[in-house]
Amino acid sequence: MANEKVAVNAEDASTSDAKARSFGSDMEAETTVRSSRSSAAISGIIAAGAALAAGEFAGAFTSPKPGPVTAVANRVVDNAPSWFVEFGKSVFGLSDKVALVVGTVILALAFGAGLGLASRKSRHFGTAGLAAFGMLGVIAIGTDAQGTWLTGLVVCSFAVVAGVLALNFLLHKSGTRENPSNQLNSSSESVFAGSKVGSATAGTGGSPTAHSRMQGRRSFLGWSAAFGLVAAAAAAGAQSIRSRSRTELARKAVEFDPSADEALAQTEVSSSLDEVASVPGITPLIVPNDDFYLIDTAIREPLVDIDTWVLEITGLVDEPISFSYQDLLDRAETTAPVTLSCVSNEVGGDLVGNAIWRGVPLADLLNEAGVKPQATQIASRSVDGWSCGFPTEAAFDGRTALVAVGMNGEALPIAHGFPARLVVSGLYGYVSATKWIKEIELTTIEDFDGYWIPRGWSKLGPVKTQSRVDTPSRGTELVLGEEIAIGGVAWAPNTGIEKVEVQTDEGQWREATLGESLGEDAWRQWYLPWTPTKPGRQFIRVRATDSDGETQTSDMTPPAPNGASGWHEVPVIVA
Ligand SMILES: Nc1nc2c(c(=O)[nH]1)N[C@H]1C(S)=C(S)[C@@H](COP(=O)(O)O)O[C@H]1N2
Ligand SMILES: [Mo]
Repeated sequence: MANEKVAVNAEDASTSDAKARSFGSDMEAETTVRSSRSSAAISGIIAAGAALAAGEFAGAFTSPKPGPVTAVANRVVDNAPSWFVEFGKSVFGLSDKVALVVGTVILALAFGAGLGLASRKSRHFGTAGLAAFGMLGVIAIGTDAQGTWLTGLVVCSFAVVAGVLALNFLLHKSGTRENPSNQLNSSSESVFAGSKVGSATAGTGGSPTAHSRMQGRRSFLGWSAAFGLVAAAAAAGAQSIRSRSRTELARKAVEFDPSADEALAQTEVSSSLDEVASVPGITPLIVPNDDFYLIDTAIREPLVDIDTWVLEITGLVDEPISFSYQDLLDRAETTAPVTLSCVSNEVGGDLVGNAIWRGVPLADLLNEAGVKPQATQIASRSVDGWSCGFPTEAAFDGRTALVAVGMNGEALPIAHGFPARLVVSGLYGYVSATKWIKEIELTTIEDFDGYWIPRGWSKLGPVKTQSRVDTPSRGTELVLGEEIAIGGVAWAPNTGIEKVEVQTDEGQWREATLGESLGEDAWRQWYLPWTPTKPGRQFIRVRATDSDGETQTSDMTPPAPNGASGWHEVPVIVA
């Protein structure tokens, strides 16, 4: 087939450009054969790459079942003679698994090149070869300890279909198998090109047909690059889906001793008995993980590999020290309810939540490293390069300050900082609550500014006492003379809430009933019954007083630079 085409093209060349005839035709024939051979090989390599990528992509959705590449590599390890495995270890050391996977991929691509070349004889070679290639994958997945025959079949069918489509398309584009209309096209183009390029290029082998062939080749290379890129993107996508599920699996495998989570269990029982907690529309005392607010600069949540992750304590310490995830889990015996809030929270906003955190007291870990007296700031950094810092006292003044690994009875969700984060009562998140933490550095106040400080936020971030009306919500229509429950939450972490007052009808402030106290670090729910007696637009206002007797200021300030202040006010319509 390819040779036929060469003959036709050589004829085109001789008719359209007399000068090229004697010299060019032989050269042309050779060039075409060579380029179609390399094109066929490239087509085959890319088709094999497309098949691998499609297989890995489909396989990623069956995680933790292995994809075709991993499964084949696993079979190699299972069946290889021990000298081969030992050899791999001695040459590649800890990267021997990577080397095995890379080797498998290279072999597959080489096989693809062979299929591409064979396809010049008949397209059936390519299809049959890719199908055989797929069968190998099915067998590898089917016989894998973690795989099944069904997933193997489905995943590898995807791979084979993608490979066959890519191969045929690219072979078609490479011109090794042009249809008559294309030939017509290319010969008329030759005539046009011949008049333009003419004799100037003839002597260098750039005859008119060579020119059109160049165009064809360029478009073939363009398509090849496009297929290669898509395959690479699919493979990278597969990798990210897999590593997400690997991290998720590692996370799910963590179990905390439920008896130690008694505090949590007890609060659940008692708060459900609590009249305040049962006010419809009130925020739960403990916010479920899936509902807990999320704030961070990460475009994609960092996926941490707990096998290699460590938390380092560095800087102004007697001895730098590091802890593995297991080290932290082994010592994570402290559970504490702490209300975490964001400095960006507007008055009445929802960037605040209360959870039961489990972890290791920060002071314990710091004491192990030995904090030097000149260390006035505790800086921390995350795996994704975020940082913050707060005064060293906060770790030692008796408040709750944890390297947390658990949230509401389970391992920290990925979005909330798995494997570990800081939780410090009474400090806004932006100065204290590093998620995906990797380093705690003891330094001085002057020597380090966390991520948000040069961006205009205050160096110190103590949480301002706040209260919020959850129900009724803004603009609710209330019925004149009909009693409702006004309810919400109030927080003054590290100090505690002593009193919540509510104002209605522009009248006296009345004290609300407080819900159960989980301790000074946690918010309190509150409620107050109210029967509207005046029609029209009415305001409900709330203010809290902390355990030091300080009442929230009525001065309204925006969140920047150190947190919003003012009383939350909710307009309602009474009719
Ligand atoms: N790594 C990292 N940790 C971070 C942040 C961040 O951007 N990156 N944001 C902080 C801020 S501003 C807040 S308010 C809290 C929010 O924690 P949450 O998302 O678990 O509610 O995380 C803190 N920890
Ligand atoms: Mo924040």
